[in-house]
Amino acid sequence: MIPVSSFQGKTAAVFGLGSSGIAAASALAAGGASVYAWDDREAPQAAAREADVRTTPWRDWPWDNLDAVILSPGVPFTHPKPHDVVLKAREAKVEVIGDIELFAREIDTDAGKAPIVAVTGTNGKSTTTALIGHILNACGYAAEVGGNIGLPALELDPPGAKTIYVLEVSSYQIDLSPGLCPDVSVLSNITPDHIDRHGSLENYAAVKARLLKQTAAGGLAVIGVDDVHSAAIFTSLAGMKTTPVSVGKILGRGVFVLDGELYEAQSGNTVRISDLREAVHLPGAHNWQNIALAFAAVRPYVKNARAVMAAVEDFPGLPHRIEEVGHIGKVRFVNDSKATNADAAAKALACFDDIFWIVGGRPKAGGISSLETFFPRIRKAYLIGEAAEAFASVLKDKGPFALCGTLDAATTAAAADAAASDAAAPTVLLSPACASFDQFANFEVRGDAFRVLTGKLVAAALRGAP
Ligand code: UMA
Repeated sequence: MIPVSSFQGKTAAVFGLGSSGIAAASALAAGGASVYAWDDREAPQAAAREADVRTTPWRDWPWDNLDAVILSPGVPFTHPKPHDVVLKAREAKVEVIGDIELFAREIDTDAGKAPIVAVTGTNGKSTTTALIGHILNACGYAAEVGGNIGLPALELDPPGAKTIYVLEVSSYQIDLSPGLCPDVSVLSNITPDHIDRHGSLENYAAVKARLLKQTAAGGLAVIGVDDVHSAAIFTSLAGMKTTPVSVGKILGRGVFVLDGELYEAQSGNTVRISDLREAVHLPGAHNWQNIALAFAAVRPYVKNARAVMAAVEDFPGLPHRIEEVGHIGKVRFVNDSKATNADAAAKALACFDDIFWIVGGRPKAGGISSLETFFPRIRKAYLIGEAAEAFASVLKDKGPFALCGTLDAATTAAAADAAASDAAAPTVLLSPACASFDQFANFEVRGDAFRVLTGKLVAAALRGAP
């Protein structure tokens, strides 16, 4: 834990007692602040009390004496409308910030305590964050990886001589972190997301841009320039030290990927770095972007490009994201449970031929219609959950499918069909393009269930082997 000393002797209140709220309350108390805390739901209040955090309804907080309200990222700040606690804070003229802001004030980059690399963007930010951490660790640093990726920033270890903090930051967190000035900021891409929370795509892009503009003096901004919003942000950063990154475009300066080959261009000199098809745990063009971003982000710390690429090649990948979880003979099983919408599923469908596709759950707006271009790669679809009937009507006349109901039935059927097929290297792919909440607690539980089912099939195949 990183104790928050900037509020020593002051009074702070934490609203929202999920993982980041409890971490903030504990770190504030450890730093010597007087702490008030509340959550609208009873279960998080109870969890906070278990963690020795005293709870007080927010209306009873000492508003005249509060120095700050620490708001959890999931609590509405501006849209669709600010939570009442935010309105009360404004009325009482109390600043509203997030846990990452507390972290930033503590790890003051100007004071040289430890560098901060902050990664944002719509897609790929978790993989890029984890990959940057992996490369830095492999190259002699002690990377501390946290933020939106899962571990709250204040739960990371305090800085040591070799520490580099690598944070994934969501737009929600940027909104609440005006003092986060990363040494390296990374923007992967911007496509429509979280519009309900930010009011419009323009507002969402503006929040992302803010992180890059906050890059510390002398720091580096790394930007994927393949979509119009990110490209506009890149242009707006003229005068700052930047590295543009592209997959598909040749750049005169920056890092780019062409036909699976990674290149670095600087001072009029373009150097071929490596063949990204060798990074077997990071398949697909979207992962080439993640690798190129990570490569550019670690350059201020690691001069040896070969060492960087050696680390990339042994990166194990992240669970639930195009994660290979087993093999039976020629059949590969891939867990992509994190794909909770069609855009994300498209990334996985683009990686394989001869797909036996397990899809469904609680559908999102638009369903799977946008995935039609991938249907020729799909040998058969296995439909599960609430979306099954609706997806069946999309797939009708376009390819074989089966209504399976559960993940269990779908996995068993897909495995048998893939094994019996004439495909040389078939893939049973769980890439649901749906939320999991109709049948599972979250996408991780769904992915773990698939992993267990695959394991049982593998064990049964081994027992049956001569
Ligand atoms: N709450 C209220 N009133 C409200 C809304 C929420 O009291 O009106 C309370 C909830 O009851 C709950 C708490 O606030 O107890 C929820 O807090 P939170 O959702 O902010 O969750 P944390 O557990 O603190 O997790 C947060 C991030 N969550 C969000 O941004 C929504 C986690 O990102 C992050 O991993 C964690 O901090 C550690 O830094 C998750 C996420 O879904 C993975 N992020 C979004 C995304 O990636 O798309 C942005």
